[in-house]
Amino acid sequence: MTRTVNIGAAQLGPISADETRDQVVARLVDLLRQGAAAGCDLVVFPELALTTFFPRWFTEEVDGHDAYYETSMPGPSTQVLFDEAKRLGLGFAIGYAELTEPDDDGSVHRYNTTILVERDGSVVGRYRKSHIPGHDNDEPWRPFQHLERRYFEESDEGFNVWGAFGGVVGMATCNDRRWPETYREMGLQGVEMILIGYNTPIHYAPDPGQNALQGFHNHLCMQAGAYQNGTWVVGVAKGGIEEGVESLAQSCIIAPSGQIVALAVSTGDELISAVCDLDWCANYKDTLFNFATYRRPELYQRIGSQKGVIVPDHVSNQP
Ligand code: CDV
Repeated sequence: MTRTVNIGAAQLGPISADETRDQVVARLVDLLRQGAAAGCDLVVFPELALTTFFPRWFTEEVDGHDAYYETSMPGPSTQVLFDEAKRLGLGFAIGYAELTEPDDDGSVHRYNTTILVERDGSVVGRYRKSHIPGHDNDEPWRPFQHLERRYFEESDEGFNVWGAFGGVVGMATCNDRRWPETYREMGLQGVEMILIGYNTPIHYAPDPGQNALQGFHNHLCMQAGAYQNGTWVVGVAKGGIEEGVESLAQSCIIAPSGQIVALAVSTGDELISAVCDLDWCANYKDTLFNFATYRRPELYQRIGSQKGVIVPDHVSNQP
C-alpha cells in the first residue's frame, strides 16, 4: 500500500504593516478552506506568516516591537486557525516570531519559529531558524534593512524530524534552504517531507548582481536538497510588494526526483497542492543516495580538514 499525503503550499501575498492579526488570520483561514476543498491533509504557510516582515525596520529597542511576536501558540488571534483546521480535519505548518517565557534569570528569547500542527490541533513539532541572515545594526546605505540578526537569536536545537502525517517530517526556514547541511541533517534522520517558508527580497543589497538570479537560486537549492536526500520539499513564499519591498513568490512542491510538481503562478495569496507519494523517497534513499552503502564522511575528513584542505592520499603519503 502506498503512503500518500496531499500537501498544500499556501503562498501569501504582502501583509501590510497596518493589517491586524485578525485580518491576516482570516486570509489564512480562507487558504485552509481552499486546502480542504483540494483534499489536502496538510497546508504549509510561509515564514513570519502572521505579520509584515518587520525586520526591515531598524529600532534601538527590540522589545519595543514585541507586538509582532507570539508568546503562545495557539494564542488569542490564532486560536481560530487551530479550530478551523481541526474542524476541516487537516494539519498545518506556520512560521511566526516567537517570544519565549522568561528564564529563571528573567531573560527572554526571540526566535524565527515554525510549528507543525496535526489534524487534531496538537502541536507535534517546533523548529527555530538556525541560519539567521542579514545584519544586526542600522545600515542606512541599504534601500531597506534586513535586521533578522537584531530581532532573532540563532537556534541551537538543530534540525529534527517528527513522525507525522504518515511519514517523517522536518522543517527549515528561508535562509536555511540555501545550506546543504539543512537537508543532509534531516536526510540522515530519514526525512520524507521538508517544509520551508520564506521571505526573499528580490534586491540583495550586498551583491545586487544576484537579484536577477533569485528565482533560479530558490529552486536550485531546494531541488538539489530534495534530490540528494530523496525527500519531498515544500517551499512556500510570502511574495509580492510589501511595504515597498518586492519579494520572490514562486512557491513550489518538489518531488524526491528533484522535479517541481506544483508551482505558484501569482505573487499573491494562492494555494497549490500535490498528492505526494512518500514511498517515492525510497527510490532514491535505497539506490543512488543509499547513505549506509555509499556515503563516506570518515574518508572526506581524514586528512587535512583542520586546514580546510583535503589532501589526497597519494600526496600526503609522500616522504
Ligand atoms: N528571510 C530570509 O531568510 N531571507 C534571506 C535573504 C535575506 C537572503 C533568504 O535567504 O532568502
